[in-house]
Amino acid sequence: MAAILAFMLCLVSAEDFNMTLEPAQFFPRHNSQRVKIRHGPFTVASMDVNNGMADFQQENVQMPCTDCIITWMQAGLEYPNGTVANADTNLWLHHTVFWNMNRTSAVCPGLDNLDTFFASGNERTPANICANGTEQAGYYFASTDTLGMSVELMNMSPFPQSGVVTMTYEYIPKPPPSFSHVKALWLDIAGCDGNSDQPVKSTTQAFQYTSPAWVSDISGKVTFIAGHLHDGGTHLEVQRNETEECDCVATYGANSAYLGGGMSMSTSMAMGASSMSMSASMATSSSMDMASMSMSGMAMPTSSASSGLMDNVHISNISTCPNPENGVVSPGDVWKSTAYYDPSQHDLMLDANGSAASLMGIALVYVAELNVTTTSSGSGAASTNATSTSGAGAGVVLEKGIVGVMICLGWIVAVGTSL
Ligand SMILES: [Cu+2]
Repeated sequence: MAAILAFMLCLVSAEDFNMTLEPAQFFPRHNSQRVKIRHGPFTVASMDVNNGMADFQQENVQMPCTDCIITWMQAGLEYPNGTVANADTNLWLHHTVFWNMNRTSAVCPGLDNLDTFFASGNERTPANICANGTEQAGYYFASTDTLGMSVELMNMSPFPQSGVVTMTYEYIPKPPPSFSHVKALWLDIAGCDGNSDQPVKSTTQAFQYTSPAWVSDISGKVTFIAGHLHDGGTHLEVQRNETEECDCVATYGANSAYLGGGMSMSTSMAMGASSMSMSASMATSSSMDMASMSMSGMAMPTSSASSGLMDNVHISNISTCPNPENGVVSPGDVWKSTAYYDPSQHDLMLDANGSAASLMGIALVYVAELNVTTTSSGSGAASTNATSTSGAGAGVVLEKGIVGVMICLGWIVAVGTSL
């Protein structure tokens, strides 16, 4: 009896810890699957180290499947115990970016520019490529593709914190030819130089940045457009041939997870006090910065500075354009994006020394290529069935499962012999 119980417990523990199944939302007729993959944990030092920011990069990132088409995906941030991390818990998903190591960027061609097919800030906008199931389109993962990812986390706590980046993918295994592949167009105010951060132009007045124009060399249908801004941003406009294709509008503090976690008088005073109390001789420049920050806090001419709080209401949502009207891409089209910021309306994010942190403005435009349809990547494809256990990610599950069962069998033998 004990052995049976132990075996049942083992089956549970043998489940993959990094990937869980969730209910699929679109295309059930095509055996759609939804999985959530956990990356990390990534540990960030306390906020007085590098403004609480830490960057991580990984290659050969776990994939949900291969020979499959991703119709929808969304990033998130959790603690290792599975609870959500956000501004209200002082741990932000500043941003995460995923790229395909096997393809180059459509907008910034060149061997050094890999195909960044997904990015997310703390607003965690889903890439709704299939436009809620109205477009048979998605980003194709071939059996030969490998992924890389980078993540920047921000810890606004005086203590180190660890976060787990989650990626939820909905996909169609072995998609039928009716599904089109999408290209991801990355329209960045910073252009193609690889660093999206831009310096703040003003801490008091509205300003804007426009990306370099991209002249299309492809034909296709736009299925989805999303934008990314930092706090202080009001909207990001995507233009095709000087005509607005999508206006991605930022909403602030729509739920309590997006309140708090900014620089405040109390945070900075506490930080200064804690580093002072550790040791007088350890009063480093960071504790001095904290002290000066609390002073600058009093002097900041922002709307909330008078309350002693700065940037405590954050972007919680940026509107998107699924299946935009007139959404076509033709060779010769000129595309660009413009990011609008207004610090008089919304506080800018601050570095630990009280200065305004750098800004971003990125649009991701997913274009279903015309006359290009999904084909199976050959008999060598990893996917041999049409369930969630297809693909490379499932290989990991399977391996872990086998290891788990083997460990468990050993344990059962041990339990059995000791009884
Ligand atoms: Cu960003």
